Amino acid sequence: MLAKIEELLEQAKLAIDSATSVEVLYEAKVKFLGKQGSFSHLLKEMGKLTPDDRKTIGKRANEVRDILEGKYAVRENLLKDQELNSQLEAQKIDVTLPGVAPERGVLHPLWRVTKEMCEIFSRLGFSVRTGPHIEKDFYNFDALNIPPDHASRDLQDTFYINDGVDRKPGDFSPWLLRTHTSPVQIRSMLTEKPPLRIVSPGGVYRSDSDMSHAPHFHQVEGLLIDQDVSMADLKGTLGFFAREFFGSEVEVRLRPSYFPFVEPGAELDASCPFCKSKGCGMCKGSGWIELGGCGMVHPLVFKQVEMEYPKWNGFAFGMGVDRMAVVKYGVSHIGLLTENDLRFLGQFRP
Ligand code: FA5
Repeated sequence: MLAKIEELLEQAKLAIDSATSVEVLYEAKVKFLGKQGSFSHLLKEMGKLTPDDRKTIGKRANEVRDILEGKYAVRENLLKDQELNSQLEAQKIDVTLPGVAPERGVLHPLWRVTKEMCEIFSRLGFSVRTGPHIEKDFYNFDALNIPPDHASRDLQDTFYINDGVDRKPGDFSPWLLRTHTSPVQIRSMLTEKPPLRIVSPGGVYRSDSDMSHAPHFHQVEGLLIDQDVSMADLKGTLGFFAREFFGSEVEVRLRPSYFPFVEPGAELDASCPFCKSKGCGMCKGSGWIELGGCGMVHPLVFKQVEMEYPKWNGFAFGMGVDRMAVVKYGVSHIGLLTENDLRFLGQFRP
């Protein structure tokens, strides 16, 4: 039996030493030292031995098991180290390779224009106010001297919002998507004390769509309330703005116009940069592109907000940001600004 034990020891040593992976090594352990393994089978036969033989052989059997378990542990550590090293070798990072440069984003042209417009006006002492896009009929129309039956409501048809209230036929929800930034004039006049100098940028909505009209576009509103303000102040302010924004190559003009909330009212136009004022599709043959409306705040607006007039008076203006961007960057179709095509937007790197 002793000879069998020595033979098993040699076989097991060989199996352990020649195992090339942790799995194969484990199989060898099970085969020789496991509950059903060769060594356990051999020990079961010890019962047949004389007490003296059992003592000697049992002692050797224990020694052999200790030897094999020790050898197994050493080999297992070695194989695990080797496997880890080869995994690390496979994942090795070459720190000398050039890095992957993250793509730099750019400001959206509409946001760039909005920021630039507000910055120019801030140099003249205007500060920024914002208002809600979902607006009440009162601020968007009524308070601006546009009663429900006023014809100018047709020019600013918008998207009305159902507030779920049951109404008589012909009565509508007072909620709508604002058609201009002018409601912020009313909100500011109602909540702030004069003198006032504010600009208000933001999105507006109309049922409008062609080469130079978008259903969702952006405006920058301006309002100045003070004492003894004149049309000359308005013209000087917008002239300063236009020169700062476009530079000297684009001309501007003020053209008499009508808005119910100003009197007198005017339209601010810029000369068309596409055709150099000769007339093209973009400017509809006129040589001029309309940028916005302006005028002296109407006495009826002062009445609506209960601000003392003519102690206080002032001017207001509202410019289309999208049109400004079209003129500034020579964009052929206003819709390109909101299509989110990265090939187009990527061209606006500073
Ligand atoms: C107004 O919206 C007035 N609230 C402006 C105003 C403010 C007048 C204060 C007087 C005092 P108007 O509808 O003209 O006015 O729009 C102003 C500008 O917005 C236009 O000149 C144009 O540049 C731009 N705009 C108007 N409709 C669209 C549209 N559908 N798509 C893109 N830009 C537009």
